[in-house]
Amino acid sequence: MRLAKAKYPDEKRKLVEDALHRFFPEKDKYPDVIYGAMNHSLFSGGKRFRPVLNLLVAEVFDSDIDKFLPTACAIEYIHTYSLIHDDLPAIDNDDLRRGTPTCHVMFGEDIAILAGDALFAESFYLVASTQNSADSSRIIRVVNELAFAAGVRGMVSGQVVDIQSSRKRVDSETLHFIHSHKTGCLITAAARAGAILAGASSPDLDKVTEFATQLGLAFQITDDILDVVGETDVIGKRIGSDERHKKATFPSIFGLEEAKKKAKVAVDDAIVALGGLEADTKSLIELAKFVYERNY
Ligand code: GRG
Repeated sequence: MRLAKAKYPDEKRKLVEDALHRFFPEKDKYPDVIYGAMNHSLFSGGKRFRPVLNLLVAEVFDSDIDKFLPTACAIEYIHTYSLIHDDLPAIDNDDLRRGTPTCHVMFGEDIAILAGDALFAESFYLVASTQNSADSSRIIRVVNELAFAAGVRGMVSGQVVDIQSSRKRVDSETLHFIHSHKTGCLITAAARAGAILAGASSPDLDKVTEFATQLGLAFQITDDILDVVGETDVIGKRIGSDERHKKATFPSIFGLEEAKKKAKVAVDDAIVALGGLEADTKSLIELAKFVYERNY
């Protein structure tokens, strides 16, 4: 008997999509070109995985999640900023993202750099100016989480080691550092921010952290796998980019089959971590299964 495929929470994705439009800076106040570049990268698709995760975690502790949308959208701003910079000629030099030409291809490198910078700053502006439905100590903790994950303590260092490891043989410890920092930190921050805003207890926050750490690892392993076996039309970016750049990835170090097994172990571990929560975690279990099964 074939088990049903995990369903992506499209209703949460729609909630995020609509809120991104609502919170986006007003068109007439800024130079057309920067508005156009930010708009292009933010609204050309994307699963909205990190804000969806943020909302699903928040919902475990507080059913009224609309009030957390500014933070969810801020996380998507940070993610989109990292994609714009990751695609730049100086980094991965990719020309296709989310099924459309990358920001620098459309608007030039100078404007793409600035669009990334603008989205990054805008993310903190959005939290500080609009996330006013939670108590201020929780909001400061959220700012701490996001800044930690996006900067040198997280994503930036992961990207640095990723660049340095290109064309080199790396051990699994280094590969783990790259994945957990480049991708894992923001995914973990998204989950933790949801739990913090919704008032989770400290022991529950620890369980959410373990869940998200394993989920983030699985997410990057499946990203590596899709770069080998995915379809450009479906994933919206060119496959084979890691091979072209001789990147250290799970398939390049362990082979495709072993990489798939490692993704499954990480997803199973993520689900086990949820077992300690005395709440309904079905939606998070479904999301974890989606991460393993995804083809986009
Ligand atoms: C920009 C903070 C910052 C630092 C510069 C460029 C960079 C350092 C870091 C890049 C981090 C990065 C792009 C990691 C890859 C993460 C990843 C798996 C991206 C794909 O995410 P999906 O599948 O994409 O969620 P969509 O398009 O669905 O949003």
